[in-house]
Parts: sequence; C-alpha cells; structure tokens
Amino acid sequence: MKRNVWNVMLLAVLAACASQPAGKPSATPAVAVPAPPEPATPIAAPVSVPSPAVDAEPITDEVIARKAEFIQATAKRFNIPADEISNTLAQAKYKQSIVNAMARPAESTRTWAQYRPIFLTDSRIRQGRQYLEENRADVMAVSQKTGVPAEVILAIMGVETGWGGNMGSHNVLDALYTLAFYYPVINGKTNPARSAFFTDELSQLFALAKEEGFDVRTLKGSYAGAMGLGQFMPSSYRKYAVDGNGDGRRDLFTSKQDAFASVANYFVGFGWQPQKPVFVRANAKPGTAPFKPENWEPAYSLADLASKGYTPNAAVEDLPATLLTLEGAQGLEHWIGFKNFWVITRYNRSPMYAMAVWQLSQEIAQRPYNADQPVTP
Ligand SMILES: [Ca+2]
Repeated sequence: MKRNVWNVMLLAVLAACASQPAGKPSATPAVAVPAPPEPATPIAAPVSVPSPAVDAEPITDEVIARKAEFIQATAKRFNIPADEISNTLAQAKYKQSIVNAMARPAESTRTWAQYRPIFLTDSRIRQGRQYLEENRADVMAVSQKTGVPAEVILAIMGVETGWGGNMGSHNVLDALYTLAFYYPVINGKTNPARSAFFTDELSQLFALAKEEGFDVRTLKGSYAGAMGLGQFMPSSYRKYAVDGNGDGRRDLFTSKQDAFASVANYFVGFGWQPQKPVFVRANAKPGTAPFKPENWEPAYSLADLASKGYTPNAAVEDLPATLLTLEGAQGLEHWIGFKNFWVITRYNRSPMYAMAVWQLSQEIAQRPYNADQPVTP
C-alpha cells in the first residue's frame, strides 16, 4: 500500500482482471476483471441544486422482472433454493460509484510510452524481487509442476494487486448486483453483452459461495467483482482456482500458495507452452508497411513475418507468431509475440497489459529484454 492515490487510480483503470469480457474498448480481461478505479472526489454541486441521494437504486418494472428471472434461473442452474437467493439479493446494494466508475472512459487512447511507466517502476520491481525471494520455494514448486515461469506468475499478481496490497475493497455482491441490473449507458448506448456478462458472474458468485462455503454477502474485490491475489472473477474462480497448499480449500484471498497455483492453472488452461518464448524484439526493414493483425492469435510463421519486413533481432525458436507494434518513448517498437503472448491476453485482452506483465516478469527475473525505456524511478 505504498502506492499513492493517483497511482492506485491509474492502476485500477489499467489493470484488468482475469476473465473480463470484451467490453470496454481496451481491456478485456480473461479471468479477472480489472480493479476498478476508485471514484475521484466529486466536485461539490452548487448549493441551490439538490443532489440526488448517492445510492438511490433506480429500480424499474423491467429490473424487477429481470431479478425474478435471475432468481429462478440461478436456483435451477446451481440447485440453490430460490428463497435463499431472493433473500440475499434483497440485501445487495446498488452502488452509484460503481456505475460511475464503469462509465468512465477506458485507457484506449493511452500509448505504450504512457502505459509502461505505471507498471515498470523501480519500487514495483524491487517489491517483485523481494516477493520472489520470500516465496521462492512455493512459487518454484508451482512453476516446476505447471511449466509456467515463476516470474510470470509473480508479475501477474504484481500488476493485478501489488502482491496483495490492493485486492479491492468493494463488496462483490453489491458490485455484481449493480453491474448485472444497472450496467451504465455509455455514450448513449446500452451494452446488453456486458450486462449479460455481469449477470452470469453474479449467478456464478452464488455457486462459488455455495461450493467454497463463503458468505456471499461479505466477499471483497474490485468494482467489477474480481477477487483475491490474482483478481479472479467468480466464473474463473470456479473454473481455474486450485488448492495449492492442500488444506482442501481454494482460498485466493489469503493463501499465496493457492494463488500461485491458480494463476498458473489459468495459464495452463489456455495452453501455456513451457520453455517457449513470449516475445522477441523485431526489426523492421526500412520502408516496411505497418502490419496490425486483427487479433493476437499466433497465426503467422516467422517466414510470413519476414516477408512482411519484420524479423527477430535475436535468435529465437521458429514458432507460430504474430506482430505487436507499440508507440514507445523512442518511437515505434515492433515485437514478435508467440502463443504465450496470446495466453497472457486471456487474463486481460489488452496487448499492452500482456507486454507490461512480461517486461515486469523479466525485471523480476533480472533478465535483459531489449526495451528502449528505462524503468521509472
Ligand atoms: Ca488451499
């Protein structure tokens, strides 16, 4: 919790958790949804203008109908008594601050030169190396079992929560309730897909609580409902969390061993390739046309990329790849990304998130990675 408030806000906006749907223009987390930005201090309204009660729930007949439908569907889907769901839902609170946070613009216009210094800081790197030293045996054991490098597991936890320093203080039930039934209209547009995503996550939250013995009303997380050291959404928690310390529980809130194993298992679930590269820096021949693939699937051979003018600037295994071009502090940077790059984008769909995680991992491991920018003091 050494971060200042501004840094926390930026982080919250930038980091997305595993499993978030594609939604906002830039970040689409895989399993965790980003720690949402804490609302900024509101500017006081003029005295003569009555301000609305902050958390007045704008309930409508349509919402009442959707809640009734939700209760029946969740009861049937997860074999939970409908009156239990109904009683819990009645205790959930609408949160205007969460609607406001979700309606705020995402970081889609931020360049790599602006994004990188938020995560690649001296203090974060020092903290990551120290965390590695303190947890070396546990994280190495997970790495040896799964093939996911220890430094990548730690970098995810560093970017998501600062190794547990900022796991989110929102009530997850309130957050998911608000986003399921009151997902904001942004730029005049409703977003039924996002609304459906959060409705499903709310439903999965009830299942998770039942399966893990949690009190669904007390769980804390990001404004988007992501929980624990790796910020897992309820659906990802159910699907990918594992018991790393053998106590029979999957506790991503307080067990580092469970968190290490679960982050690694998430990557294994999306096809992490042990001992294979994530990125290699690329050179572009003079006069090379820009190349921006439609997605981050490794759909090209190195020969394909070479024919487009992009070649690796270090020896690298000949594997399926793609190209990522970033606006760095020294100009355009070209990177060849492999399957493991795509796997990191399942945690958060932003390619800059994946690059930040990877570069932080290399810093933690004290390995050169050919970046133009120094880290931020
Ligand atoms: Ca456990």
